[in-house]
Amino acid sequence: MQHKERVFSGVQPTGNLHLGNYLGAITKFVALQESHECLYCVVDLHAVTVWQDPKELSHNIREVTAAFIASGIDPKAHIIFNQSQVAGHAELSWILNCVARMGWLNRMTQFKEKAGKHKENASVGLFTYPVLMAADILLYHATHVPVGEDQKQHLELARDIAQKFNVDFKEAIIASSNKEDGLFFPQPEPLIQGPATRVMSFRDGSKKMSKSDPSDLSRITMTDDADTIAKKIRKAKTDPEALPSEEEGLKDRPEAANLVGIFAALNNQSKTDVLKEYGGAQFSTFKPALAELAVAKISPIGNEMRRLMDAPDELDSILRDGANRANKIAEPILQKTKEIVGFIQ
Ligand code: AQP
Repeated sequence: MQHKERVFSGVQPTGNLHLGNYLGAITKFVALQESHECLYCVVDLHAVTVWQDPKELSHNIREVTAAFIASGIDPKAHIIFNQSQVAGHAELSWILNCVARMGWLNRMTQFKEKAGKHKENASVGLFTYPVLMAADILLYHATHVPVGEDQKQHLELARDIAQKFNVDFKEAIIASSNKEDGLFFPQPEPLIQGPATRVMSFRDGSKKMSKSDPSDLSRITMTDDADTIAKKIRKAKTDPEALPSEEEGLKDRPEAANLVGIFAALNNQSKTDVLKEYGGAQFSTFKPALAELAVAKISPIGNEMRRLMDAPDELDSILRDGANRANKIAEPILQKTKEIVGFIQ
């Protein structure tokens, strides 16, 4: 089947794959398979921008691969692969490093958060992380990128980089491709939709749920068993009020808004619909209902991930096959990019 529009997105193999990754990204990946040609990447080159234990990294690459498949991504109809097996990501990233401006990268909030007070000690890779992300997307001329809210700024940067390349090399683009509009790289559209684009920590409603939070109670991981999922929801921080009947009432109640958003996303509903049913209910009623729903949706995926992880050779062969197919799409685009820049091949 030929799809006109191409989707690219990635997940870092940095361990503790969590409900935020699932609701903000992976569920969208699954849905887009119906309408688009999809490439889903385990972005291991991004992962090593902060130190990764080599043994754990291999395990985590397979775990994200297993999560993709267990969640319903079809590796035959679409492409699942890991970034380091397609050399074009690193090659295009270098060219785009020479297009992106220091001033643009200096404004990236994720770098500021991750580097914290020790900016001088952060890796150079962490600083240029968003350029590699732009290369990931542009290498395939992807048109749509499903991501969580936290990646919005990086997507805007990818659009700026694409535009600057098109402007800087306009004449060469027209000369090499007869494209009168001079547009070589398309402007990728972020897809950030639904009630759970920013899932928050269960310990602190002002912080996003994250892999690196030292508290395991802050997140539900995809491999948590049913009892652990239920326990984490039971212990999630909330306020003493009952749930409001309308979404407006969730303003200034970040923990309540978070749990309602999670319920809505897991049940394919809007927050308004959830509040129609649970408005006026106490958390002592709502939390068990959410726990039951979360266990029903997440546990089967965790079980399937464990089953897939028992056959690492099969996962590795899926990744190799995906990388071969991804490379077939990437190679002509990379060659054309080099020609436009003026490299001799
Ligand atoms: N809390 C979240 N809510 C909704 N979406 C989220 N995403 C991440 N956290 C949330 C989305 O998941 C996809 C993969 O992101 P990533 O691999 O960069 O994961 P991360 O959890 O942000 O991982 P880090 O950076 O290794 O860890 P932390 O957060 O601990 O610093 C993306 O589409 C992302 O938007």
